[in-house]
Amino acid sequence: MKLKSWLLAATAAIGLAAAVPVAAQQFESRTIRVSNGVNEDHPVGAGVRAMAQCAAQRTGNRMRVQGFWGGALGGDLQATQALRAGTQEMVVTSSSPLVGILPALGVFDLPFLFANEAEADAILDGEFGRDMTQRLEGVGLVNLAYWENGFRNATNSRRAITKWEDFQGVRMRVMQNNIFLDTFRNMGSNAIPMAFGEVFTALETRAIDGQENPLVTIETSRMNEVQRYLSITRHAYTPFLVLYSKTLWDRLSPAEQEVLRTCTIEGRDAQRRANREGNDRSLQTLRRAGMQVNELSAPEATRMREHARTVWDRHAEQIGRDVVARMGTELDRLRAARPGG
Ligand code: KDG
Repeated sequence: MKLKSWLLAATAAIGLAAAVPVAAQQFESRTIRVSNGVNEDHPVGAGVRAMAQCAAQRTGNRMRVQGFWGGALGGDLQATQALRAGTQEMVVTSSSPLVGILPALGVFDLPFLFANEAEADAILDGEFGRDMTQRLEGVGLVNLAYWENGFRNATNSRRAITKWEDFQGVRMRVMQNNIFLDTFRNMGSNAIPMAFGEVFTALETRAIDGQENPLVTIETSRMNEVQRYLSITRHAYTPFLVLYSKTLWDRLSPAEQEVLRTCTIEGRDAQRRANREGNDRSLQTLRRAGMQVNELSAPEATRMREHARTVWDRHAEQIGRDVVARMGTELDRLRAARPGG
């Protein structure tokens, strides 16, 4: 009788094991928390959903990626410090608030650095981006991919910005980053550093006059409710870093690490696509919502870019002159190969 029970139990166990793909059997059951400062309807949500679906499919639903939105786990810098402490797995964060951890990241904050998304993708996904990823590992952060925050534009409640002098006296919120502070002070603004999570209320209470962000962020953060003017300046391009805690990363199996690398790239492609389609849609939505939208004329955009050049000179030392020089060389090479941009 005992033998029969044993045979039945063994048969059942083999049957169960066969039900889970062999590949999935090598994965532990785990939940990976990833946080961000924007709302879930921002294109970062599309990236996280694509990454989560990819990870679930490749691990038989054993690896679950759970998103936390609106700064629920803290702002960009706070969440990044939690990764370095090993108390949180992932964050999708702008590079700008992290320059205190890695000054070289400041190169991405230089005003008018990239001319278009194609340049940004080529730099970030190429040798330059890989070098920055290696530098991040040295401060306890595994950068799995560059996603897109995007080209930044100015909103405010006082006036349309038609030339750099129009920033004179406008209390502009900027990210907690010296290069952004300098860029807006250099144009006469009263620049105020502030975490993203505080911006809407500060605009609503008129503690500040304006802020600057990509169109999808302006729209999904409902800034049209507290801002009158939207001026298309494209004065900077901010990448998102998709960071994993190195302390926690080193505890993952090679198979788990491979799934996350592959799925974060799938998420990148979905997020960039959604961001670029979303920017066009957001502009129309913001116009319909009543914002007064203006684009800088080409001559005034050139004047603003030339006026901002002094910021490059003041921050090259802090960023690393080798980093700034290398970026310049890479961009010159790209532009020579694609004269049309
Ligand atoms: O978590 C990312 C957001 O906080 C992002 O919107 C940061 O662009 C940003 C800003 O202006 O703080």
